Amino acid sequence: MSIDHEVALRPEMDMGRALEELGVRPGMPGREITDQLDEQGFAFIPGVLNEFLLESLRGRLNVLAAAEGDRGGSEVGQEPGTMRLSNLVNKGEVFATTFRHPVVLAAVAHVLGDFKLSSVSSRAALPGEGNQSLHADWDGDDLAPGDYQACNTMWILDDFTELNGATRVVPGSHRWGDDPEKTLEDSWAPHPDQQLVTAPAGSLLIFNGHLWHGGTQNRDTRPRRALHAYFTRRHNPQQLDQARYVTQETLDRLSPAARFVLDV
Ligand SMILES: O=C(O)CCC(=O)C(=O)O
Repeated sequence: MSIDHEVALRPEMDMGRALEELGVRPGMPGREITDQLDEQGFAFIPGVLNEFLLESLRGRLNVLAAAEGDRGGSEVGQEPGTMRLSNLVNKGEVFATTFRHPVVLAAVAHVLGDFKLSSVSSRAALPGEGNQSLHADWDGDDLAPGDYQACNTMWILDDFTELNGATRVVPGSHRWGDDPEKTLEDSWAPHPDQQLVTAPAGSLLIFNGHLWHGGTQNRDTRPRRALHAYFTRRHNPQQLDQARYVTQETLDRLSPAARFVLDV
């Protein structure tokens, strides 16, 4: 008789158990956050990253940007005027905070129910660049109201200011079931209801993947950096096929619960 050692070593895992093992407790992420997510489509949490973690993340991204140069972001997608890096799950243990943080996991579970990580990437809007059309991270055209398929988190690594290309969001637009790039006459133009997310480095923005949002032009002299951990419903394909890219080093350092979140 042959024994499947993988199965023997990994007792049955499911969403509830994974969340519990990763530190999600009843009542998380808290009423204030769930109300914001339901009504506005985004929730803002200041001070999630301490100075040490911020410096570690920035430092690792600098090393990767120098090493990857023009190839940066190519696993998922490149964007002129920005420095993107992707497949970050496999490029440093420091990035694991973005997909293992209990409050984040609880918030994503609130929006999506059963979910998995889709990708972890970074985006730096370079001086003079970074403007994006208003877009949603999921094409919501055929979905029933509330049938959300994606939830994004943005980890702010440099202060987001009026000047440096902070993200704009249109509160409540996650409930409209429309794709702004199809609905709006000019999705690049300022929207009458848009808000600019200005925030200190170390803050976190959790937002419904159907929320209308986009980067704005960086009119400052230094890059504006943020990390994105993007999640999707468990039955959807991932933006980056984590099982295809995962390295043995990553598998060795992740708990069964974290591997469940990655679906690897
Ligand atoms: O970096 C930002 O401000 C937003 C980025 C974004 O929405 C995207 O790349 O889809």
